[in-house]
Amino acid sequence: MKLYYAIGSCGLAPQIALREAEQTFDLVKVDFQTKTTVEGDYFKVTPKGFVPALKLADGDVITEGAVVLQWIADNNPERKLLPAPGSPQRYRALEWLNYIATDMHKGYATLFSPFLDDASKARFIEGNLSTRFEYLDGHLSGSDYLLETGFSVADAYLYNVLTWSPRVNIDLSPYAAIQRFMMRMGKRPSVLASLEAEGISLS
Ligand SMILES: N[C@@H](CCC(=O)N[C@@H](CS)C(=O)NCC(=O)O)C(=O)O
Repeated sequence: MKLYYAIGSCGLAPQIALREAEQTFDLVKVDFQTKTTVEGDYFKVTPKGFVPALKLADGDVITEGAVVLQWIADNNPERKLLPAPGSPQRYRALEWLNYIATDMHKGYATLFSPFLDDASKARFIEGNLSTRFEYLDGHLSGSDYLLETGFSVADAYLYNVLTWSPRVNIDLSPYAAIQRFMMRMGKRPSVLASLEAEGISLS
């Protein structure tokens, strides 16, 4: 199994999930500028050219971070990385995965855009993302993880996105529960190993 990633990207969450699942995998780094890897043309792995992509032992490739996370959870059910398919809690988990993929991940993606100026980005943080932070902070003030059932791959995805905050001038210091969540996640061995594998230091 191979996980295609780029340093500091949204490939971190599936890497954390694979480690939580104790899956054996190889990391393959993608160069965004050239869309190549050590294997060659990345578009041959996925015509979208985006990470993450998970290549399975049979050669099948799964893309879209929120779906890759579900694949990892569903193929390692004993690790309980998501509630069982069809259960009421599963739909809570899917709500979170979708919320993080759309409101959070793509919200942050806007801030990495070279087509917007700094003033527009600051207004977007204040007018758009701040309401998301308030919602998340309120939710996390009552629980250690997003789901009441405990750690899930949704937490890995949320952590992944929130680590980008300093890079896009988002100040999370007003959000105490979010900060506690980040500290809690930052202590998980799967997270520490994933950051080390990417050569990232967040302190
Ligand atoms: N819809 C995709 C989006 C993934 C995505 O935005 N990946 C970014 C990195 S976080 C990427 O590969 N960017 C490539 C580029 O900008 O050239 C998903 O949810 O997995």
